[in-house]
Amino acid sequence: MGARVTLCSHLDQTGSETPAGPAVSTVIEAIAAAAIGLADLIADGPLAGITGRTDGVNSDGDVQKDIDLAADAMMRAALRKSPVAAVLSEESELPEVFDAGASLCVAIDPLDGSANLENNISVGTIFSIRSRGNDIVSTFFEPGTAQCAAGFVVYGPQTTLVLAFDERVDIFILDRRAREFLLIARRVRIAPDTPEFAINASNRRHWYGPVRTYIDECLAGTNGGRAADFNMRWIGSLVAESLRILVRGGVFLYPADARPAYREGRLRLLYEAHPMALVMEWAGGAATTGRRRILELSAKTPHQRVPLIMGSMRGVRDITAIHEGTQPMFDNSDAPLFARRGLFR
Ligand code: FBP
Repeated sequence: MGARVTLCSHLDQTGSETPAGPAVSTVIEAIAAAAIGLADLIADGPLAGITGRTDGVNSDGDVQKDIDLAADAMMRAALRKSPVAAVLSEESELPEVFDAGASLCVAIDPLDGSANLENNISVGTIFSIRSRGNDIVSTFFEPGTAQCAAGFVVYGPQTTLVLAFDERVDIFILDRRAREFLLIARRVRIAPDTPEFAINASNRRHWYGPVRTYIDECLAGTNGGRAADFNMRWIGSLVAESLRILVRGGVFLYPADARPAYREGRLRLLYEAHPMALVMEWAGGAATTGRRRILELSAKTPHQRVPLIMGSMRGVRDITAIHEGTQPMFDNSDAPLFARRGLFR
C-alpha cells in the first residue's frame, strides 16, 4: 500500500486554487465527520435504540424512520458550523437558511434508502455543494452544472466516501480505529463499456418503449442486437448501485414510467440525480433522463423528481440513441422485440 493519505490532507491539496475551494473543503470535512458518527449509529442500530419506528412522513410523502430523523439532525448540526448559507434536506419541505453571509449552499439526502436497513443492506448520505448566488434560495434552482462538488457515503461492510471535487473523483474508506477517511482510489474512471444493468424489473409493465427496448435487448444476450450476455444487479439502494458502477461499470436506470406518481421518475433531482450525475461525469461516465443531460436540468421545486439513467459511457449512449426520435410519452405497447428501431445505428 502507498502512503496513508487522509481526507484532510487530500483536501489540502485539492481545489485550493478555486475561489470556493477552502470553504468547500470545510463543508466536505464537516459532512465526513458527521458520517463517521452516523456510521456508528447505523452499525449499532437497535443496540443504540434505533427501532425503525415510523415517526411521520417527509414533505414528499415518504415514511420517515427514526434513523432518517437522526441522520438529518446529525448532518444539519455539522453543516450549521460550516460556511453554509442554506441547506435543502430531503427531510424538510423548504431550504433552511443557516448563515446568509456564508458562501455555499448544500442539498443533502441525509440517509438514502433507509428502508434497506432492516435487512442490513447498504444505505448512504448523498450531498451536493454549490456557491451561493445573490438570492440564496434561487441557488438551488440553478442547473446541476453549477455544483462545485458532490459525493456520497455508503454505510455498508465498509464506510466509503466517494468525492467529486476539482473535476476528479476519489474514493476513501473509513479507518474505524483512527476515525478518519483514507484515500483508496484516486481519479477513478468508470469502465466505458460493461455489459451489466440495474433496474427494478418488477416495474416492466409500466415502462415506456425505449426503456423496454433496451432491457429486452440486454436480456436477449448474444442472440440479440447487443451481441453480448448482460449481467443484472438491483440492490434498491442508489448509493450502492452508484459505487458499483464506479468500481466495475454498467448502467443504472430509474426511468419515468406510466404510474401516475412515477411520470417524472422516482429519484429527486437536487440531492440524488444532480450529485450522482456530477460523480458519473467527472469519472468519465454519463447521466441522462434518456433525452437530456441531467447536469443541464434545473429544478423548479425543491423535491422535484427526475428519470435517471447513468453509468458507463457506452451504455448511456446506447440508451440515449434508442430514445432519439421517439415521443416523450409513455409507450407501453407490447410491440415485438426490435420492432421499434433499427438495431445497428
Ligand atoms: P429514499 O430516498 O426514499 O430513501 O429512496 C431512494 C431509493 O431507496 C434509492 O436508493 C433506490 O434506488 C430507490 O429508492 C429504490 O426504489 P424502488 O423501491 O422503487 O425500487
